[in-house]
Amino acid sequence: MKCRVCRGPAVIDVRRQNANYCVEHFLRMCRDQVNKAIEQFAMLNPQDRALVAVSGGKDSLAVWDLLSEAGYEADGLYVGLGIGDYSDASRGCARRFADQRGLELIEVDLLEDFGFDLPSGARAARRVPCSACGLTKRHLFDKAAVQGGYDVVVTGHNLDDEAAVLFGNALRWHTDYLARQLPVLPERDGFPKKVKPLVRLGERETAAYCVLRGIDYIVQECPLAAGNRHLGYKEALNEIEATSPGTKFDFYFGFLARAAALFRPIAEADHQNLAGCLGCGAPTTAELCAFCRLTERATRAGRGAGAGAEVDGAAVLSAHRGPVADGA
Ligand code: Q46
Ligand code: ZN
Ligand code: ZN
Repeated sequence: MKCRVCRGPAVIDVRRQNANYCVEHFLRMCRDQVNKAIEQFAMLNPQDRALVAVSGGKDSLAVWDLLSEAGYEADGLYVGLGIGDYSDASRGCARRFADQRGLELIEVDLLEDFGFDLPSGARAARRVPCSACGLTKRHLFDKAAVQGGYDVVVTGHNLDDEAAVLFGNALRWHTDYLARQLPVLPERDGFPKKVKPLVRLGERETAAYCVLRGIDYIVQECPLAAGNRHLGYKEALNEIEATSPGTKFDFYFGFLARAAALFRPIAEADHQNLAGCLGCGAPTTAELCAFCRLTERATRAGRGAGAGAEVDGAAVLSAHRGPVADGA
């Protein structure tokens, strides 16, 4: 197996490109793909202050590394969800990464700062954990970005993630989600700009990037992910990709080029009914945003069960009043 660029010994094959790479040229390919995504979709300007949503996993640490190496001013934001050992280990990876490189890591802790952890909050709100988790992270990333004066929120979604989400949304024709499934969402109505610079890289490549760069990331899967539909969609696409390399790329980039614009009017209509959340000020279509409703239910349930008895739901809401944003 020879490197496509230098003909030296290759360490990895990238089947959708029909190419093999040595270490140096694989890392260069990853950087090139990220730069290409940034340019193609106007994700970042050189002077932008970026806030990277860091989970301690391969994708978020890879994108933080790639942006920092490319000279962008990029701070990290870690949200402690209180998912037992998994959260402890992922926080450790995020902290070590930041410490070793002298990067700024902002931390928010759901239990300490809002009075509940994700598993109990999801139970109390009768939500699937990943749904409560998604809305919580979106809310807290948006809020930190707006309050910290960042120009853009960066997430580590890769090609496999985006293709799987697109697959799931198309299977059920969730046109409202399809309208927002873009590699860049512009800043508007109190929401910060959001970008996904890894959309041109697959998750096997982001894992290899971390290994070759010596980045210690959390390999363990979140224990709440089991049974999550998203994983099933990924597996289904992996099977197709195995016999037809490049399918995921064509599916996702074909959607962006030929179909995404058709759903734009739906996203526009969603924005017309936004007003400030009565609890925290975040833009929302309801009186209370989804995160404030979750906090209210979770802390009410916690008080009833004796846990978190010192937390008052109303106090939590008013303590977090301010110009924040929620993706829900
Ligand atoms: S952390 Fe949260 Fe993931 Fe765990 S609960 Fe689901 S969404 S699986 S990226
Ligand atoms: Zn080479
Ligand atoms: Zn709110």
